This record gives sequence, C-alpha cells and structure tokens, in this order.
Amino acid sequence: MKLSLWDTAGQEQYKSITRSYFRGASGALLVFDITRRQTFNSVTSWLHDLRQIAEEDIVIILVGNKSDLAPSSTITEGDAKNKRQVTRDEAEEWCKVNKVMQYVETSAKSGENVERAFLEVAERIYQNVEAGKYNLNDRRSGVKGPGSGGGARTVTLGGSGGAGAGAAKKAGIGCGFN
Ligand SMILES: Nc1nc2c(ncn2[C@@H]2O[C@H](COP(=O)(O)OP(=O)(O)OP(=O)(O)O)[C@@H](O)[C@H]2O)c(=O)[nH]1
Ligand SMILES: [Mg+2]
Repeated sequence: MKLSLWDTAGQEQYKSITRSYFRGASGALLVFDITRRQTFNSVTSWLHDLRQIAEEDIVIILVGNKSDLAPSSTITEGDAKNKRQVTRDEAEEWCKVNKVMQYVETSAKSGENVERAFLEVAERIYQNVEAGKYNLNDRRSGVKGPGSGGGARTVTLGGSGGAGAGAAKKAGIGCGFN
C-alpha cells in the first residue's frame, strides 16, 4: 500500500492554502503539542475544516506530540521535568466527543510512537478499502486502485529500522505547534 503524505502548515496565515490539501484526503494525523495548551485548543477548528472538506470517510487520529517532555500523563505543577499542559484523559475525552477514532502520544525527538501513528491511519484506510467504502475509479478520490499513484520517495513502515525521529514528525494533515 502506497501512501502520499502532505505536511501542512499550522499557522493561521496559511490556512487557506492548507485547506486546499484537505480535498480528497482519506486520512489525517491531527497533531498538537502536549506542552502547549493553545495548540490543543486549535485542534477542534482544524477538525471542523477537515470534516467539511475532506472525504466523507476520512480516517482521523489525534496525535499529542513531544511526549519526551511529559513523562507523566497528568499535569504536575512544580515538577520542572514534566512540561505537560494537556492530560492524556482530556485528549482521549476530546476524541470521544468529536468521534475521532484514536489518540496517540508521540515524540518526534525520540521517535516514540511515530511509526505507530502512521500505521494506525494506514491500517484503518486499508480496512475501509476492504469494506468497499471508496470508489477506486473516481478521479477525485484520494484512494486509487492498484497500478496508479505517483513516484514519491518510499519509506517502509513496519520494519525494524522504522521511520525514525526526524523522518516523519507530521504528515497528512496536521495542526502546527504555533
Ligand atoms: N522536545 C521536542 N521538541 C520537538 C518535538 N517535535 C518538534 N519539536 C520542536 O518543536 C519546534 C516546532 O517544530 P516544527 O516541526 O517546526 O513544528 P510544525 O508543527 O511543523 O510547525 P509549522 O510547520 O509551522 O506548523 C521545533 O523547535 C522542534 O525542534 C518533540 O517531539 N519533542
Ligand atoms: Mg512544519
């Protein structure tokens, strides 16, 4: 299965350009920074845009990044090592309320869970293909049948090496840290 990934800008000034990438998207990793509450607050607005513009059955997962700066899953005031501003429970609750399938915490710095986040989305898109949810012959659809697709750089997921920390912090559709 070949994925085409777009890393979009999270800044407000690029929002109209960013939106143009949503059309035809079949999956999205909605990324916020767990050490900055403001980025979590923006996620709802990004989700709203996505649901308006992207494919109806778009697979969305919420990603809380910078887990390397947040050893505890709760907010611990006075503990300088734990910079967390959004609890895991809160993010999971947001997913429930907004019908987003899953929450994953990652660290682009250490690479923790980065590959898993991408695999979660890929696997769910695959399940949708199997269930016949996409029209593979529709030009406008982001999901194509065998033989089509561009010649982008190939990254193999699921191997022992993995995408690593730098390779894929964010792709599909993301909200920024700004
Ligand atoms: N400690 C830590 N720092 C991170 C992590 N991910 C990103 N950063 C840092 O956070 C800052 C912002 O990262 P960017 O990759 O520019 O964020 P972005 O969301 O792509 O920003 P836009 O493209 O402007 O939307 C940089 O200084 C990164 O080095 C992480 O997992 N852990
Ligand atoms: Mg960026």
